[in-house]
Amino acid sequence: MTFLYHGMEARGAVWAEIFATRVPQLPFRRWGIDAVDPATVKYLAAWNAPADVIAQFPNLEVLFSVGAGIDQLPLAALPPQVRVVRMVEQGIITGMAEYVAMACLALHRDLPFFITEQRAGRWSYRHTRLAAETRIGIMGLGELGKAALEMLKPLGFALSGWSRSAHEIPGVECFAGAAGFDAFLAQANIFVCLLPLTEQTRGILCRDTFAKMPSGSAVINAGRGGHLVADDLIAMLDSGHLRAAMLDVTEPEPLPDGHPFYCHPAIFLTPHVAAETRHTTAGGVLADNVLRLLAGDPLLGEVDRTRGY
Ligand code: NDP
Ligand code: OXD
Repeated sequence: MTFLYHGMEARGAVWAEIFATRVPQLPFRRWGIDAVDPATVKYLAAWNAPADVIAQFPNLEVLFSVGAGIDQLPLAALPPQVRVVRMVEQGIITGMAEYVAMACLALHRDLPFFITEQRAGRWSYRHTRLAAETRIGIMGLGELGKAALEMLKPLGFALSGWSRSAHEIPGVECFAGAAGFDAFLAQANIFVCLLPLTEQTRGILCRDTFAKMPSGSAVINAGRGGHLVADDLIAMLDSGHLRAAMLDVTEPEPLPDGHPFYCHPAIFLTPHVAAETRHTTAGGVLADNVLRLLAGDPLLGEVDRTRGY
């Protein structure tokens, strides 16, 4: 029985040490570095895996994502009995909360406008609003959505959230499901997408959704590029209905040269850096999860394969 890791070499070195101390009973091997008999691989940790992963490792039981998302994995090619586990770790959670706070403050205080004016050599005064006058709507109230809300609370923003099932979060107006979507969209000014990419959420940031947001709204997408319909975003920005968009994720990544997002004046890009799996904290979480697995206990972050997240 072997645990195989595929990915960044520096992370593999840290995780090999953590596993040697915390899970010494399970051999930890690094893909492309250590010799491994494929038939012994029961557990694989990777950001992505080839579509023929099962042909390569016929006895695979659990596929661990090294990231919080799992849509990049070849889920359709995995037999239903293979368990899929996402990464729930404090480095990703805090990183995302920081990114959302940064993006919300920048859009709330009109940083894009002031940067444009500076570049054009203009000293343009514009009145600003206080945080309590801006409502932020978070799409997705999971690990990351909730952490982002907690980071935003002390800044004084009015806060809303939307999720599949109903949630109650102090200080946050919560909406749920298709029935609550329009009301959620109608009452915020800055929207942050922190949804997982599933069949239900692909393309959710589209013309219809944008049209239901108040005029002058801004959008932040730190979920997945597949949530956004690129042409719809550009049309809604060009019409003036949307004011600005800050995108950490795109489809594809990286964007090809010459893609219109690169130089659109109202689009601000970061290259999928909102949150990053931290070697040490994530290695500890993974080792704990493997210990749970070996003990037959429920796993942290196990994906419901029928639900898709
Ligand atoms: P979770 O699984 O913890 O939370 C997902 C949330 O989305 C839940 O609140 C869930 O609702 C809600 N949701 C799912 N489907 C729907 C739907 N159809 N309609 C309404 N709400 C829905 O995920 P995380 O918070 O850990 O991560 C979210 C995503 O962030 C990841 O899947 C990944 O794509 C992205 N990500 C991006 C990173 C970056 O650097 N840009 C880094 C890390 C993650 P409910 O609570 O009812 O189940
Ligand atoms: C992700 C991650 O899922 O970086 O995007 O964790």
